[in-house]
Order: sequence, then C-alpha cells, then structure tokens
Amino acid sequence: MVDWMKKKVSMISERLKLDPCPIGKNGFCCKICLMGPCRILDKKQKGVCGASQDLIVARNILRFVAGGASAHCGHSYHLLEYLNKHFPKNYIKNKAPPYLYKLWDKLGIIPKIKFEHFKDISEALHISTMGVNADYQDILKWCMKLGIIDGYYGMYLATELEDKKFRKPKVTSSKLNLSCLDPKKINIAVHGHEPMLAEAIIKEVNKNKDVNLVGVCCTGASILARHGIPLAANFVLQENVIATGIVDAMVVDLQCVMPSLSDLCECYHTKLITTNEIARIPNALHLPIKNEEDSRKVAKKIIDIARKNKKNRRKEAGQMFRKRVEKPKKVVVGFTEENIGVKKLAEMIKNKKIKGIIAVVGCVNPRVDVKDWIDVFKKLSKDYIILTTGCMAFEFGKYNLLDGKRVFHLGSCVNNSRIAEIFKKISDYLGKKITDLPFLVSCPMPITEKAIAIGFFFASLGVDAHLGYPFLISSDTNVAHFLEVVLKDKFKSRIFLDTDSHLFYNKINKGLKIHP
Ligand code: BF8
Repeated sequence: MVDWMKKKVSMISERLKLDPCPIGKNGFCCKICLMGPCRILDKKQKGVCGASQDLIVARNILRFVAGGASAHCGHSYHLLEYLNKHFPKNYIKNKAPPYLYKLWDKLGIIPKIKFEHFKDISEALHISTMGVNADYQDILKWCMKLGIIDGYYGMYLATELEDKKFRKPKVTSSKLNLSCLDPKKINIAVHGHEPMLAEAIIKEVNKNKDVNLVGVCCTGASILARHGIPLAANFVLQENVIATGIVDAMVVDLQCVMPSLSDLCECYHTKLITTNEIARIPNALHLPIKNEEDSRKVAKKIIDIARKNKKNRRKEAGQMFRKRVEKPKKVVVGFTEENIGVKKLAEMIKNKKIKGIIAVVGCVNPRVDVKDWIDVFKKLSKDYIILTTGCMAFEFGKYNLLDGKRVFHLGSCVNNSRIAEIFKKISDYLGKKITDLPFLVSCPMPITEKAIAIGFFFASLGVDAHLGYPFLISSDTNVAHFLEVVLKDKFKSRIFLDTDSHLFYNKINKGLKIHP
C-alpha cells in the first residue's frame, strides 16, 4: 500500500494560495496572438495590434461562452451518438416562445440548418482571433447567439434526451454530503456530467447489495434527481471524496473533473476510472463507453474492480471517516417543469403572494464565501421562490434548505432548461412575455465557461442575469455598460455584476423589475 502520509499532494485549499492574476480576472489580458500577451489596464491604451480594452474584454468573454456552449453541445451530441438518434429538425423553432424566435431570426442570431451550431461555435473562435472582428458590440451579439445555442442545442436537448431515455425525475427525498459514503460497504462514486454509464451502474448496484453508489457534481445531481441516489459532493468537495479513504472506485466521465484526482488516488487506495473517449487522465484506468452494451459491461467490471480494491483501504480508514464526517442532510429533490406546480407559482406571482422567482445556478467558487450568499438567498426565500441546480443546489442542501417548499432542486446544470421551461410556462399561463415577469437568474460565483454561457442564454430569453465574482468584465468598461444597459433595447434583459452579497440583497429586495 502507498504510504499516503509521505506523499506530497496538495488539496484545493492549499492551491488557492496561488493568487488569481489581477489583470486576467478582469478580462484585460489578451493572449490571442504572440505579439503579447498584452495587458491593457488603461482605457486609452491599446494592444500591439491596436485592439482596445473593450475589444479585448469582449473577445475574452466570447471565447469563454464558446467554451461553455461547446461543452453543453458536446454533452447532447454524445447522448445522440450513444442512443444512435438523429439530430432533431427545427429544434429552436419548436422550443422557443414564438415572439422570441421571431426576434432572434430578425437579428440573425439563430442557426438554421442541421449542425450549424457547431459551425457557429467554431466561427466564434474565428471572429475573435487577431484581426477579424474589431466591433465589441457585434462580438457581444455573438455572445447572445452562442447563449441561445448553449440553451437549446446544449441544455434543452441534453435534458430532453436524458428524460426520454432514463425517465423524468419524480419528487423524492434523499440525502447529501460526504456522510452518504458507507464504511461497511464497497463505495463507488460517479462524477462528471454525462450520466449514461452512471445509469448502467445503478442497475448493477441494485443487484449487488454490498455496493453503495454516490454521486459527485452534475452526474451526481442527475442521478440524485432521477433516482434519489445520494450526492456526496459538488465540485469543490470532489477531492475530499477520495480523501475519506473509503472510496473504492471513482468513476469519471467529463467536465469539472479536477486533474488532481489522479495525484490523490496515488495517496489513497481509490481506483480512478475514466470512461469518456475525449477525457483521459494520466494513471487512470481508461474504460470508455460508446453505447448501452458497453455501459452494461463496463458497469459490471467497475463493480468487480471496486470489490477487489476494498481490501486495500487503510485499516483505520472507516474509523477515521466516522469521526470526521457530519450527519447526512435530508433533501427533497426531483422537481421538473411538469411537477413543480407551474399554475400555482403563476397564481402566487399574480396575487402578489411572492415577489418573484430567483433561479440560483452554477458553480461554487472556492475564492468566494458561499455561506454569505446562501444567507442572502435564504433571506430572499421569504419573498421569492428559489429554483436551484448544479453546485449551488448542493450548497442549499448542505444548509438544510432543499425543502421543496420555498427552495426547489431542479437537477444538474443542463437541467437549467427546466428553469427556462418553467419561466415559459408561467408566462404562457399569465399571457405575458417572459421579460415582463419578475424572474431573475443568479450565478453568484461562477467558475466555468459553461456558467457564463448559461447567463447569456437566460439574457436572450429576456431574463435578467446576475454574475458574481470572478467576472472577466470589469464594471467600469463599456462592455459592462453595454451588457447592463444597451442589451435592454433588444432583449429587455440585462447581465449585471454584483460581487457583494449584501449590496445584491438590498438591490433585489426592492423588487426584480428594473426595466420600464
Ligand atoms: O455543470 S456548477 S462547477 S459541476 S459547471 Fe461544474 Fe459549475 Fe459545478 Fe456541473 Ni455546472
């Protein structure tokens, strides 16, 4: 057995001592060509090619959104391939509110033909290379286009395919946090975002009563919502899952999987298994799956590997785990656009029983005090209904707030499409446009490109989108002004920045409708 005490491995709390680049975090660093990187701190200053600060900021945001859209669209594309299904025709036209489709069509920001969205993602990278598009406002229009692509060809399509294949979630209770691991059993953790293999593992686990399955990140959120499988951790806690010393296999697909897991698995006995062809990790066992048949075989194999590996746990691991870990948190999960009670929510808005609906989505950035934000949303939940997904949803659970009364768990990050559907259904019921209703999407502490793409998707629907720290958009740039003020002309929404939870609370507590 590896002597874990002697191994030098850092956990995220240690690595956070590396300060973020003060220039890059504001989006002021341009490394698109090799005459730089240019660091443009002054509005009058230009990069070596002549790019202004606004152009640099806008290009950086577009590249971020393109990364996010490629991840969500890759997810749905992998599902189509896995299920051997064809790409649906006229998808956006069939899903979007007709008045919005008309607007987007007029602005020329929707892909029209099959797979054109992949071309648009690549085109976004093209227009943001050095010396192509120099109009920062046009580049921000592209961000909206990629937001729509992210929403429909990524999140909507992935959610729909998963619901059809693996069933639509039902409201159920479950539990959450590291204590979902069981020292007596063989523990397998499934981590990542594409739940195809995890679904096959669930079937095998049902036949093997000595196996305990838990989820991590969005693969975890997905099987929590659909099957009530306990969720052990969100992104920030993924290393701690291995550091419990009682996880016999960590099975990862893709996205938000820390490369450090490989180092940790060298120090503990955990077997790290990668399962997606495009996501390999050095020293991990690679068992890629392409279809259901593969998944069945690999699921059996994984149970076998974990079973054999259990004997390699440190002797005192179980005892140490029991000492260190707090009790599991009870949660109510499995809400969807169909079972949340859309009419009731609409009536509550109409009769002013609530001030509105706030969707709290996205990541939990370890550079931010998450408790502060949770406290703010807890206070706001007295007047607002809170919908939540992804890593933020885990935090609500950690603080005993996922009660299915004021705070509703809607699943993984691609399930943000459920939030968009709820907004659409409420607006249909009340006979109003989405933008005329008190809806807000807040992503208080983004980490990934996906989180920023999601913000642009909701803004394209006419929903205000709040982004917290870190932001890539410094508040005193023309870009920030454009996103907060000019966007309203066309989309009746704004993307705004607030890094201070208390200022955010004071603003929101006054009411959500900021536009005339
Ligand atoms: O898609 S919330 S850290 S886990 S990106 Fe990643 Fe952010 Fe967590 Fe899921 Ni979403």
